[in-house]
Amino acid sequence: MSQASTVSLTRYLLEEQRAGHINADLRLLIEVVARACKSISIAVGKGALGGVLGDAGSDGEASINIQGEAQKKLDVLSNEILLEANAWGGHLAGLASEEMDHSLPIPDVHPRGNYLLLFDPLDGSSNIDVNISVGTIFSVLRCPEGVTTPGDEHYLQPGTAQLAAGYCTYGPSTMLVLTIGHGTHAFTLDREIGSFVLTQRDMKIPEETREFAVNMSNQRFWEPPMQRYVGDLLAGREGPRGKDFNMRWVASMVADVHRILTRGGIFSYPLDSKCAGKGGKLRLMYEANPMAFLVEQAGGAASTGRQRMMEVPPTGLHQRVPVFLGSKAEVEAAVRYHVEAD
Ligand code: P6P
Repeated sequence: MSQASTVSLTRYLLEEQRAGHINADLRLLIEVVARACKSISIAVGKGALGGVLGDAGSDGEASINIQGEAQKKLDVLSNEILLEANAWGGHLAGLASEEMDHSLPIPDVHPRGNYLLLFDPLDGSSNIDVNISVGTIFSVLRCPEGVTTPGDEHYLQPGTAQLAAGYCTYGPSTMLVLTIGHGTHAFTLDREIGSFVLTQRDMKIPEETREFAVNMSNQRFWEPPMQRYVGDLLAGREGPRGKDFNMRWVASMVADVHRILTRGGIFSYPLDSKCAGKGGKLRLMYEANPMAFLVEQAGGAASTGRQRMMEVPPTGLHQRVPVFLGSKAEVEAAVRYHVEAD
């Protein structure tokens, strides 16, 4: 790709600012997040050579986060990279992370901005030690007017309030996929010049699909409508759906969603009796909502199985929800199984 024809992330964001789609502060915030993702990509890419694989914690004691999950060293390192990059960035009023119990207002010794940044610093980290793609997921909200020291309650805004959302997938290549509400676009990290370069403008998810992504080992724990829905997928062309389906499950949401944004499909992490008491497995504020924004901007759909994901009224920073997202017609089909059963 010739240098002259390439559109860098910086150029794309400047063009969006000139089009009036974002202001300079939001543009610069996204640049800070992208730079942090480049640092994370370098750390992840070193693998065993970086001395950061394996579980965090010391003296044989695992470090457990608020999710009750063992933290990987790279979870902690990725979180620190994002905190450090944004602490002095000057565009945030506060930030919230999957790895931190509570949100963090930007200390008043640093310049502050009008935005709230939420992120899962390294999603899918259980895959790191087996060299499978992982990623960073982020979401940007506006800090409520007049709030200079935001608390957890100020982050509890529905997905429709997001100003920007994206993920960075650390796979064979490092890709940043971003929406600011004007389409979903993919940028590939050119390691030789250290810039993200636009490689897929205006991604579009095919409306129909023959591919589903779910952890089938949970089948016996699903609600009856989910059992029926997946049973009909597995029945193939002889069944009520009248076509055969393929299945993929990476167990890294970023990798599964990236495949769906690229070639279609439906991703689901439904309620199951193992986590029903918690509302689901995946987190609304920094997993489901940013992915829902990206997917909807690419012509897809995102639902809890009973409600549009981005209209779920948040009740907690680490709230969990059931997730169905991807090809619009297939998500609508899955929702029908649930709504008709209620
Ligand atoms: P399971 C990773 O831990 C994660 O949060 C998502 O990235 C992924 O889709 C899901 O959990 C995988 O869950 O139960 O299949 O390991």
